[in-house]
Amino acid sequence: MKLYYHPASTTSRIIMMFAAEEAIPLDYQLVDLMTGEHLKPEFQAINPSCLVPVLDDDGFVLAESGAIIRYLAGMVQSMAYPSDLKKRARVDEAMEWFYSNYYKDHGYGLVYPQLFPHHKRPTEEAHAGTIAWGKQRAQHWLGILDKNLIGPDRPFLCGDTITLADYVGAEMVAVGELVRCEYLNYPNVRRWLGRMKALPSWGKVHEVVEGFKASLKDQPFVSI
Ligand SMILES: N[C@@H](CCC(=O)N[C@@H](CS)C(=O)NCC(=O)O)C(=O)O
Repeated sequence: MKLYYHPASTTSRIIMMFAAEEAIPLDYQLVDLMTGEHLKPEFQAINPSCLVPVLDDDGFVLAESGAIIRYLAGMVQSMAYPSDLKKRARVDEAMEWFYSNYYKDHGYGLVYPQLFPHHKRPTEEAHAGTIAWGKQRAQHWLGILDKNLIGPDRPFLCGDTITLADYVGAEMVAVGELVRCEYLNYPNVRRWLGRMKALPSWGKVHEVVEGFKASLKDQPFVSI
């Protein structure tokens, strides 16, 4: 199975972490987002949306990290995606919460506009307004994540054991560290993220993005 990916891509790292922790062998095929390789016709033929990750399982081509992680989990019958209908629905609920609510405001509102030129808004005022809005909305979601989705006692999002929702959520929260988010007002989020960072594969999967973070250390950022 081939995975088209980039190590600095949040959604690619969701799959990289899950595959590493579950020992799922993948043939990693780098798509260089930095040089625009994903915009070339060759990759557009693989994913018309020109986004990574994409899985190719012997000609079965699947985009969208949420679909890919569920497909891989099904393949290995992972405990991280329980077969019990209600338990699985809880995992899906948390995953959808991250994809539909959290990521659009935190990732696309606060983090990416501060990092990537193609996320820059057409005027300074519109740009600053986007980031201020993203920050405010992300704080709203972080409050819910801290108090309701995790809370003071729960080790993982859906209870005592890791699920697909933790892999998805941890990357979406950790990407804020690129703009120096520390989440000091969200102790349960910090504890949970610390637990995810302690997974054996975290260091290796995050090597490249840690280098990117180090290169940004002197830039001023709006953070949480
Ligand atoms: N909904 C997609 C989003 C994928 C996505 O946003 N990928 C980013 C990297 S994290 C990308 O390929 N960006 C290329 C670009 O912005 O031009 C998923 O979950 O897989």
